[in-house]
Amino acid sequence: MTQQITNLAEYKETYQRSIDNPEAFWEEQAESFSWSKKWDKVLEWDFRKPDVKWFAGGKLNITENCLDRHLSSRGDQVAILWEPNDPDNDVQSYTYKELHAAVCKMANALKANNIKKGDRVCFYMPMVPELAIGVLACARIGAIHSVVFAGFSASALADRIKDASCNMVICSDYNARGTKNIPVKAIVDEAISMGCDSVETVLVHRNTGDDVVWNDIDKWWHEEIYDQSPSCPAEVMDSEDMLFILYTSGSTGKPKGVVHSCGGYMVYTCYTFKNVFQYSDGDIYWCTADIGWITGHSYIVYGPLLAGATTVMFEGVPTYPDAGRFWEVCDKHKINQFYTAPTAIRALMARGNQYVDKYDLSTLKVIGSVGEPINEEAWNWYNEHVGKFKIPIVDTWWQTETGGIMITPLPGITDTKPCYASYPMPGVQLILVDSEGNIVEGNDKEGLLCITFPWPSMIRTTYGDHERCRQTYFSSFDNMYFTGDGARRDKDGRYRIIGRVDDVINVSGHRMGTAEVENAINEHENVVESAVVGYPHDIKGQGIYAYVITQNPVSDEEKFQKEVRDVVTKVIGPIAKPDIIQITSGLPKTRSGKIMRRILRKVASGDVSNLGDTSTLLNPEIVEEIKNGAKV
Ligand code: 7RM
Repeated sequence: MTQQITNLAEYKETYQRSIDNPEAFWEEQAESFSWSKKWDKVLEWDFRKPDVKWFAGGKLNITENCLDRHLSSRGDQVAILWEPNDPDNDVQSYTYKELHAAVCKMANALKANNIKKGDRVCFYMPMVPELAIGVLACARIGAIHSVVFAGFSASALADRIKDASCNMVICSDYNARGTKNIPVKAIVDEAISMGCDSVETVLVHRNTGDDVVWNDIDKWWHEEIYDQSPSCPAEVMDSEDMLFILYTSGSTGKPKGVVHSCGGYMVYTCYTFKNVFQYSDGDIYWCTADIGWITGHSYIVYGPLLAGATTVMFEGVPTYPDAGRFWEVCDKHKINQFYTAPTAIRALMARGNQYVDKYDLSTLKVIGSVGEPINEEAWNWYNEHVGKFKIPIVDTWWQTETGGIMITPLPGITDTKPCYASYPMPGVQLILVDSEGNIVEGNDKEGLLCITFPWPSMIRTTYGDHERCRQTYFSSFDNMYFTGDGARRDKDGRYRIIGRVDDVINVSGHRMGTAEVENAINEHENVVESAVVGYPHDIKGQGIYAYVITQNPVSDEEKFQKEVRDVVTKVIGPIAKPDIIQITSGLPKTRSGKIMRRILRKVASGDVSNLGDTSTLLNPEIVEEIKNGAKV
């Protein structure tokens, strides 16, 4: 099996070995999986193109490794344990045998509906077991899944369907979230009507059973799988064949489809899952993320199933029926490893300790955090009220593009420190550079976080536009992957992630491009131009502050603000709604016409004391107006 590090000396030795000879290290890890043909070469790479191949020439199917491989040893063990939105409804569970059969049935249903290797299948679904089953069914037959978070709007969904020319969309009828019942199928219908011509079939999973409008291309999931055989040969995939596309935001207006491939992603997600969570047989592991994000792909579905774990999937929200739900579920299912986001921790912390203190959390061994920097107050609360000062917190730093956890403490093995993601995983070679690309040497220093050597689950391309991948990640600094994050290395070599240094904001752990939000705001008929920046927000980490120039004077500001928020909800989704909207007659611009966001960020954070040199602006007089109109 995949190596599991057990003590500090072993971490240090393993890390050193992984750096001295990465190929030998990863080859050793890869040996423990089922391959139908061994690789010819462990690694070929050129960051300048970029062109990276792991386990080149190797043949495998990731679902054989997630499912078939476990049948003889743990066929009757629970693979997926599903907790419904409504605590009074029944829990569902799938053993490895049952999951294998369900995935095969669905894989056969996909084939019967003309889905072949290389086709793209879009998922727009709530957190139900069928989402995991559908994703694995695609992987079974070599179809490429593209999961779109079900909180995105119809137009955002349509953009993603069109970008990947998806052949099929799979959705549910409705999404039960807290007290809401969201009409998922109706949103898909609206998206399809926006010119998604590549879609031949919409497959609908009956979830709540409420009425839906039915179209010619629609088919019911339960009818399509009904007669299908519970066995389906796994398509033989090349190690570098595409496994999935996942859209993520960058500093431009258009989200990009991050592409991951089969072999390297498999090896890395399994390795990191086992080590970061110190998973042992019989443990019950719960990650609260949504499968619509990379965390759900790597650490609800693939990593845990590859490791033969029991992985919990939760349909609901942390505050329903009340702010104790997470802890109630931990108690109910005797959770051993719990992995969530700082924004959830902060929101629950704000509701009061009575919600957490009444539950028995004594089964927990490791608690984790991901998605954004966790501030000291939230870290301390998590440590005290959830960990009871007894168990380690793993603050894990990684990205959609990295595919798996890159910087993290190893629980019980390396030390932990609030705000610090701490140490690189074996195989991860970090570097800090300054804005000119000079290497920042030594400790107790800050810089831009880059990675100098390939790791198995790294991004391979951006779907349909390889140049964009090169430009975004591999062109800022020669022969390095640039993360877009700034970081500090403390005196002992631990890393603290400070945050994005590009025009990306992180709202409740959701990555968003400021340009994307601006484009959406600009769709309002009275908006001429806008500029969006992040500002510190107690619960969300960052909030969205929008400066807006209007064509005509606004008489009813409250109405205008609502309209702007509605437009953004329609174009992207509610997660991108600006928290604060300030109307202004202009934006601070440099002589070359670039918005000076530094000034806007300072004003938005409530700090107008030292705005730096504004004399080089084209319109320095605007700064006074913006300061006076600040809404903080
Ligand atoms: C897994 C995920 C990636 C961005 C990344 C960072 C921020 C993520 C942490 C963090 C500080 C962390 N993928 N980020 N984890 N910042 N500490 N532990 O979140 O593609 O959606 O976002 O999130 O800025 O670049 S993501």
